[in-house]
Amino acid sequence: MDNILAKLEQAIAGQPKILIVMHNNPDPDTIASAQGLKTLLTTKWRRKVVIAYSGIIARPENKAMVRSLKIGLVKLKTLNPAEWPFVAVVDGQPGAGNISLPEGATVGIVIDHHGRKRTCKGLPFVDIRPKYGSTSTIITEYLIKAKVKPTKKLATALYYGIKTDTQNLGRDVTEADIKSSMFLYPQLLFKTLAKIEHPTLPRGFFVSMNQAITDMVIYGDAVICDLRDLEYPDVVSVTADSFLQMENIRWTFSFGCFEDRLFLSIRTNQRRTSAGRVAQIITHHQGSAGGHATIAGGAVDVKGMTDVKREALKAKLTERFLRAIKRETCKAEQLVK
Ligand SMILES: [Mn+2]
Repeated sequence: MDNILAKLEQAIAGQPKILIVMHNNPDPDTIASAQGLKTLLTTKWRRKVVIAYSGIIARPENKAMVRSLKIGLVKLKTLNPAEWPFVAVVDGQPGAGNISLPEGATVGIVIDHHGRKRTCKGLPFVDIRPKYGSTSTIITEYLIKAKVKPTKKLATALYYGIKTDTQNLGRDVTEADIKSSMFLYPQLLFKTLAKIEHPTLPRGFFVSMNQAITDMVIYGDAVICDLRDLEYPDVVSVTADSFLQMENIRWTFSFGCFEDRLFLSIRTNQRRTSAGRVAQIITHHQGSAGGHATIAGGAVDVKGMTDVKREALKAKLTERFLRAIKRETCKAEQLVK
């Protein structure tokens, strides 16, 4: 057996039950990775596996993915932590702002493609590949090595995980991502995939887009968009992606509040910079953030903050963002005048 699989087998020795924890507000890559790892652990090693998450799955694409690919998920808070002492984290790491763990849990497995955190030191099984475009790529490699053939539904999920994290294999991508995609391709449910990618959208989505376009401020080649109250957290990434398509724009920064957190998303098409680094600089000491060369996200706790304080925080983040990308002297301009 391949070395990495032997290590994984060793890490789960004596563990009949494994809880896979995804992001809070899970995205397609974490969902597909969890489902892929579950398939591996259940078919190859006969473990009992449950996939859990905190937050919500609200983006219509993600809801369609979970529904049509029949991915079984539970809310972390509905589980008794004592019954799930052994935890696997996919597409994130313990200590990251977007990972919530059950109380008292031992993290035994970490599989991720974000920059390595110190919290992973000494854990039984850690496979972190920051160069990879997605965690789904790593999980697909495991399935290939283990000779576990994914079902059509799982192949479609993993492919969609790779596709969304790499913007259709065009962003922060490596040879490995392309190889895994090609392996999955013959197995895809194309019609289902098309439905996932183009779901019906609630009217409110278009109202929010209209508001975002009206409110956005352009500083030279950077778009900053205060989305105020978010219908769901993913709206920040949807708008940051979308506005980066505007001509002559090189940076986008979207943020807004959902429940007690301010979510933020940063995108750039400048390859020699680091969106992840910018996100970390601007949330320094206040929240958590992370990402890759051209895509990043984060969150800041705003619990108990008055509206005045929230506005001050947004102004601070805007100022730090402009300074971090050296656009602080650019004149503010509305798109819609
Ligand atoms: Mn990912």
